[in-house]
Amino acid sequence: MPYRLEQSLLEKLLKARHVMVLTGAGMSAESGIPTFRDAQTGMWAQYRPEDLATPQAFEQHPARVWNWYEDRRKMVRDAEPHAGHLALVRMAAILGSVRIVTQNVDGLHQLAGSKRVVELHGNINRSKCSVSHRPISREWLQDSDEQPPPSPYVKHGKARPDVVWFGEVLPQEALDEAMAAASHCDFCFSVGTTSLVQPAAGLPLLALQNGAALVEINPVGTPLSMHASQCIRGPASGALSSIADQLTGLLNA
Ligand code: BV8
Repeated sequence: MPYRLEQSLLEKLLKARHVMVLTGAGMSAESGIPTFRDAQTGMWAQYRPEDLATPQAFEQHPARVWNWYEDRRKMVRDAEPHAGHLALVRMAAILGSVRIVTQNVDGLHQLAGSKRVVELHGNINRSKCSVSHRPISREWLQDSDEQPPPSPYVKHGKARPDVVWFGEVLPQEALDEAMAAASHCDFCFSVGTTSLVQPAAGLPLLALQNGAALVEINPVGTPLSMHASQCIRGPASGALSSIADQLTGLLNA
């Protein structure tokens, strides 16, 4: 197992009462979903995601933003959870309580069987009214050939993805749950994130302030790395699978 958790941290993990796992786009990379900062391809190569994932972009170019999400939805529909997602399900069965807080909008943790997943940035598979923020059904969307479809609720309203754009506040309930998880955990993993996007990036630091052990899983370093008890420089699938195997081994020892 190339990506081993240090023995002292493994024992601490097994004894942990509450574990928080913050995941970012790198967690979905091995399911075939490009990360947020991967170079975009095709017609999207000319745009930066940060410039498309904003209310201003949707206001000025609704069809462009809508179609960018439609293309990403197709990728998500074809994506399957990988061994790392499944390892988190295995770990949750072994450990006291594991709370996954994800920045991702693809729903892969839930598809893998993880429970009580906190979606900080919404979910690309859901749509809502751009004015009232009320949910819009897939049936309504399919019945319209406009891009984006009109809102069923408000005149001049449009359908938009139910995700949090840059400059938008996060869903209060999700943020409260994430802050509570970070404040009460005694072990925190940060997996597959550049640790740049706020307020998500602050959650592992909050966990540290409460005395939690912090382990980062990322092939490359991030601003969080210097604060981590251990940095596992590897992919989410291999590292999380190794850790789940180590836990199982320790349990059966
Ligand atoms: C807000 C949904 C209040 C849309 C996304 C301080 C406090 C508060 C706000 C700010 C602040 N400073 C700046 C801000 C504003 C802004 C922000 O953080 N800007 C950044 C760029 C500096 N934050 C906001 O606007 C947030 N709103 O705080 O509201 C407010 C309001 C107005 C003004 C002020 C405050 C809202 C942020 C949410 C934006 N929406 N997603 C969509 O998906 O289309 S964020 C987007 O970036 C994705 O969710 C993504 O998950 C997220 C973070 O990126 P990463 O997950 O880190 O992904 P990335 O591609 O960057 O990196 C991938 C990583 O994986 C890399 O490290 C790579 O090495 C690694 N990797 C690759 N392969 C693997 C791997 N790791 C493991 N295994 C592998 N195989």
